[in-house]
Amino acid sequence: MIRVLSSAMSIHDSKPTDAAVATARAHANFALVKYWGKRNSELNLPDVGSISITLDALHTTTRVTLDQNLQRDELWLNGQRSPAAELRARQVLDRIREAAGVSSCCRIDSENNFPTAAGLASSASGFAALVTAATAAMRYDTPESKRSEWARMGSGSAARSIFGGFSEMAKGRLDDGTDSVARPLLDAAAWPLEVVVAITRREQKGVSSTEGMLRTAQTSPFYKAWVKHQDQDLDLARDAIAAQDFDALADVAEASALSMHGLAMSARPGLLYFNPTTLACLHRVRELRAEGTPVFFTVDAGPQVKAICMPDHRHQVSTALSEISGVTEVISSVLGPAAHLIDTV
Ligand code: 2P0
Repeated sequence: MIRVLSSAMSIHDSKPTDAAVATARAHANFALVKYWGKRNSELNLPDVGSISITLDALHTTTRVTLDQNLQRDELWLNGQRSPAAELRARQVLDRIREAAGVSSCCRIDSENNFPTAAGLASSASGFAALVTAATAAMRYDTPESKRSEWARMGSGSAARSIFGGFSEMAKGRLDDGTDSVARPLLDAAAWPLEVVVAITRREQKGVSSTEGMLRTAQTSPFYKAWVKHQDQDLDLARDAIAAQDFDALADVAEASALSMHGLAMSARPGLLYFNPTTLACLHRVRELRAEGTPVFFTVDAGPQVKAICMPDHRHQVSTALSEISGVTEVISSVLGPAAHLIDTV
C-alpha cells in the first residue's frame, strides 16, 4: 500500500530523515521529435536530440528499500522478478551508490498502471521513478539534471520523464554523457494539450527499441541523413512549443514520426511496428484534421497510436478512434507532472 503524502512534493522538499525506504512516481513520455539511434549503447547516449511530452494517466510507482541483508539488487515489476530490467537497474544503482557513498543493495518494487513494453514507454517512467526513489532512499539530494543523466543510463527516454510537460533531450557531445540530459521546455499547465492513446494490441512488441535502433544504425542506407536532419526538426518543434503554435507542432511531429518509421522500415530486415489498425487510426486522425479538428498523431516502437489534440476536442477524437475496428481500448490523458517523491520512511 502506497501512502501518498503529496503528489506535488519534489524530491528537494523531502525532510532529512534516516530514510531507507522511498517511493516515487514518474510518468510515461513519448517524443514528438523522435529519438532513434545511439552513439553509445552502453551509456544510452543518443545520436539525435528529441522533444517529448509527459502523460499524466500513464505512470510507474516505485519503492526502493535499502536492505543490508540482500546480496544483490532485486527488481520486482508488477509483482514478478524482471531479470532483463534488473541488470540495467543494478548498473544505474551502482552509479548512485558510488556518488552517495552507500553500500547496501536495494529491493525495488515497481508497478506500472499500463501495459509493459507495448510502445507506451514503460522503461521511461520506470527508470525515472527508480532514480528518484533511490536517490531519496539514499538521502542523496541531487539536481534534476543529474537524475536525468542516471535515468538515461537505464533507458534513453527515461531522461525526459524526470520532467513534466514538454521537455527536450540533448544529444550531447561528451563521451562520459554528462551533457546528454533532458531539460524542461514548458510546463504542462502553460499549454494544456491532451492525448488520446488508441491501444491496438496489448501483447509485448517483437523488436525492442534498443535492438531496433541498433539494427537501423547498422543497416539502413538512410541513417546518416536522419541524424543530419534532426536538428532542423528540433528547431521547428522548439519554436512551435514556445509560440504555442498547434499547426506547426502538428506538422513537425507527424513528419518526425513518419520519418522514424520510414527509417526503421529501411533497416535490414525492416522493422514494421504498424499493424492494420495502426494505419486505420493514422488515416482517421488525418481526416479529422482535414475537417478542422486540431489533432495530430505520433507512433512509437509499437502499434499504439497517440493522438494529440486541443482539450475541447478530446471527446471527439476519443470517440472517433474507439469506433475503429481493432482498437481495443482508448486511454485519455492530460499532460503530466515531473517525477516526484510520494513517500519517504
Ligand atoms: C521516442 N522511442 O523518442 C522514441 C520513438 C521509441 C520510438 O524513446 O534503448 O526505450 O532504452 O534508450 O528509451 C524508446 O526508447 O530506448 C523511445 P533505449 P527507449 O519516444
